[in-house]
Amino acid sequence: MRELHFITSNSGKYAEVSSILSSKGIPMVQRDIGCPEIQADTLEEVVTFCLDWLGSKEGAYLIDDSGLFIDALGGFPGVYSAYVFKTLGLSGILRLMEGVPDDERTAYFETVFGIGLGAEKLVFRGKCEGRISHEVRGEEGFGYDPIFIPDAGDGRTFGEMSMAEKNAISHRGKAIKNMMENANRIIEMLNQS
Ligand code: ITT
Repeated sequence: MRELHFITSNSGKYAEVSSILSSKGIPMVQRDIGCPEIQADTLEEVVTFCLDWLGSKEGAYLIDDSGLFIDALGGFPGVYSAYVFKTLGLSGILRLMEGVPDDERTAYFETVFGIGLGAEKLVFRGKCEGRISHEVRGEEGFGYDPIFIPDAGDGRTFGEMSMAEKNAISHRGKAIKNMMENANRIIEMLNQS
């Protein structure tokens, strides 16, 4: 069976995904080759563009584009989450949210996974609703985890949860669940000669 090359520079993401896929017998390796950037309104557009670009290369690829969408900020940082994380950071987001009352701090994380082999593509989605905390809490996970309190949890941020606890309710966990419901299609793809 071919290996699935997970294109990501983010080791936290790789750890979350590979822990589940490898348990289903899907072999994975991390590759940090960076898709060309595009201006897009949705995560789907970014993923599809990247899969098209990878389609001309040898091998089977998995990509994940994720974002945090904060209602009080009109969906910001959304598709710009990676850039905003590196520039404003968690403290910058909390500053923008200063004075926003609890019931208006709603937000969601979304993940879109794409798997591609040549022109063949599979896309899976997952969403996790929650709210933005008033302070940075916890050292687990990565990215925006320490300021996101999932509705399906017990009041802790993702940054205060173990990887298994986060995976059980997270956007990426749900997208992986969708993907695993289609594991046979993926394995068929990877077995193609
Ligand atoms: P790659 O594109 O190389 O995979 P990235 O870290 O840039 O890595 P994304 O573009 O998908 O990943 O993520 C956009 C931003 O959202 C980035 O700053 C991530 O740290 C953050 N992010 C993604 N998934 C997250 C999660 O599950 N919990 C917290 N933050 C997350």
